[in-house]
Amino acid sequence: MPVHNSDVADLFNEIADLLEIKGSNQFRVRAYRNAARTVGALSQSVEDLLARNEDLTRLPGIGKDLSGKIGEIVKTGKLRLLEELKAELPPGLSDLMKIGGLGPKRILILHQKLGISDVNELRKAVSEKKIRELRGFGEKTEQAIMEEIERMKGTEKRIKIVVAEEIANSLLNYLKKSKGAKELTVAGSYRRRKETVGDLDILATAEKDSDIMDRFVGYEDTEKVVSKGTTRSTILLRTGVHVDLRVVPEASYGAALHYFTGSKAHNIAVRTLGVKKNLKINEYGVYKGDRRIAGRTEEEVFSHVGLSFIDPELREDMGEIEAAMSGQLPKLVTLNDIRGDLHVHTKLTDGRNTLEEMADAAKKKGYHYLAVTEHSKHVTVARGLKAEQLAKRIKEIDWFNKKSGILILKSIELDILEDGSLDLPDDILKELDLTVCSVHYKFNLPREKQTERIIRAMDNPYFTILAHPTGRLINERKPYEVDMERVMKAAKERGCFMELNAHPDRLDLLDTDCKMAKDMGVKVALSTDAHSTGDLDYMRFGIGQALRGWLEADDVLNTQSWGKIKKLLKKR
Ligand code: DGT
Ligand code: CA
Ligand code: CA
Ligand code: ZN
Repeated sequence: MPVHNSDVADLFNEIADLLEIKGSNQFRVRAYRNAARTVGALSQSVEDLLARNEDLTRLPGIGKDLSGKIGEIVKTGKLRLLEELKAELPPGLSDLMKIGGLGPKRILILHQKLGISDVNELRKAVSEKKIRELRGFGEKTEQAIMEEIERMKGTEKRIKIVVAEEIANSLLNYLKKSKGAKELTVAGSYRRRKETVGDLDILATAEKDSDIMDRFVGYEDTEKVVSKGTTRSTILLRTGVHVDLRVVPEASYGAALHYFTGSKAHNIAVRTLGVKKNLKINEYGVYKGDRRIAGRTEEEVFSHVGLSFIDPELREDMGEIEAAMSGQLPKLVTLNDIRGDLHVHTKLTDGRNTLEEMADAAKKKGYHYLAVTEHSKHVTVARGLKAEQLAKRIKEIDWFNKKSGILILKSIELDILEDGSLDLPDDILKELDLTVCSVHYKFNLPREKQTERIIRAMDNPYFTILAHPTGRLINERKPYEVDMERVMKAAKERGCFMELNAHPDRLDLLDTDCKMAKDMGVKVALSTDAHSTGDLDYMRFGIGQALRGWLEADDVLNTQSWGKIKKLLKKR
C-alpha cells in the first residue's frame, strides 16, 4: 500500500497526543504537531519526494530526526516510537483526544481517578454520573462530553475514491478468477463516483458450484472475516475497509444492482413511484402482487416506473427522477470530450516531470493543448516562479511550440494574496494565455473577508480561472469559509471561470457547486493539477465529480477548442 501524507500526519499527531498525555516537554509535542501540519499540507507525497532522494529537511519544521521518522513510516508503514508510547499507555487513550474539550491533562485525570482508558468506558462513566464528581469537571462538562461522544458517531474516516479504486480493482481481479463467476460489479457510493466511500459493496452472479464466497473470505488482504454466508459475506481488510460481497440470482441482478447502488434517497423515490403504479420494488425485483415482472437489468426496473435509464452519478434524488420522467436528463460530459488540461506543474517548480515529458503525455492522450501552470513566488516551499523566471519560461514555451505537436499554453498558478492582489505584476501576466489563481494560505479568514479577497482578485483583468475553489483537502483540511454564490456571480460578471480540480485529494468544486455554476452559466475548467505525467489520468475522477454535478460538454471550458476559449477570454 502506498503511504499517503495523511497517514504520516496521523501518526505524528498521535505521537503528539500520547506525549502530551504523558506530560512530556511542550516543545517536543509542538514539533510533532507542526510536522504533521507541514506534511498534511504538502501538494506532493513524501513517498515520492523520498523516492527522488529529495532532502525533506528543506520543509519547514522538519529536521534530521523528523525526516528520518518520515523515512521510517514510508519504508515500514509504522513508527517504533509510537509503538513504544502505545505500549506504555492503554490503547484507547489517544482516541479520547478526539473528543472536543478533552485535553491531555483531563484525560490523564480521567484515567488515574476513574480508570477510564477508552471511549466506551468514558460513556459508561458519564451515564453513571461519575464525571461530575471529579475536581475541575462538574455537571456541565459531563453533559458536554456526552454530546461530543454522540457527535463523534459516524464521523469515522471515509476512504478517498483513488484508494477505493486501487482496493476494488485488485479485489475484482482476484474474484474474477473464481470458478463459475459471471457478473461482478462494485455498487454503492463507489459506483456513484462519490469523492469518498464508506465501504465497498460488490455484487456478483455465479454458477451453482462457484467457489466465489470461499475465495472472497480467503483474500490475502483480509484482517478479519466479519460474516460468511452462501449469498452474503463481509470482510474487513487490513486497510480498515469493509467489503460486502452479495451473490444474487441472475433474474434479480438488475434490481439488486439498482438497490445497492443507491443512494438510499434515490431508492426511496423510485420505490415510491412503484407504489403509485401498484408495484413493489426491492433488491430482488419488481413485483406485481407476488409475481416478479422484472429485475434482470436496471433498465427494466427504471422502465417499469416510467423512467429512462439514470446514470449512477445522478442518483441522489436531486431532481434526476423528475428529469428522467420528462426526458430532461442532461447529456453528460465524457472523458472523450476533454481537449486539454489547464492546470499542470513541471520540474521547474514542484512537479516531477519536464515540460517535454508532460507535453508528450498530454499528446498521447489526444489533447490539443496543455496549460503549464507553475506556482508563483509566494509559494516558497515549491520554489514558486518570480517574474524573471516566468519570462524565461515564456520564451522556452514559444520555442517549444514551434516544434511540438501540441499547443503549450503560457500560464501560471498565481497566488491570491491576502489583500486580493495577485502574486505577480500585470506587465508579466499580460504575456500569458491564461492564469489559474489560487488561495494557498490564510484559509481561516472570516467568510466575508475571504469572499471579498477572491472577488477583488477577479477584478484583475488577467485573472482567468479560480483554482480548487473551496481549498479543501479531503480528510485533511476543511474548505475555507466563502460565499460561493457571490464568487460565481462575480466570475460571471467578469468573464472568469471556476475550476473543478480533478485531483482525488481535492475534487472541488463540489457536486452542488457544479450545478450552481451550470445554472449561472459559468463554465467549469476540468483540470488535474498534475505533478507528474501519471497524474494526468486523474481526469477520470474529475469527470466522476462533473457527472455528479450534472455537467454537459458545453458547461466545461476545456471541451472547447483553443480558438473558442480564446474568444471567451477576449470578453474580458
Ligand atoms: P457509503 O458506503 O457510506 O459510502 O455509501 P453507500 O451509498 O455505498 O451506502 P451503503 O454501503 O450503506 O449501502 C449501499 C446501498 O444500499 C445504498 O446506497 C442504498 C442501499 N441501501 C442501504 N440501506 C438501505 C435502506 O435502508 N433503504 C434503501 N432503500 N436502500 C438502502
Ligand atoms: Ca458502500
Ligand atoms: Ca455497504
Ligand atoms: Zn496546482
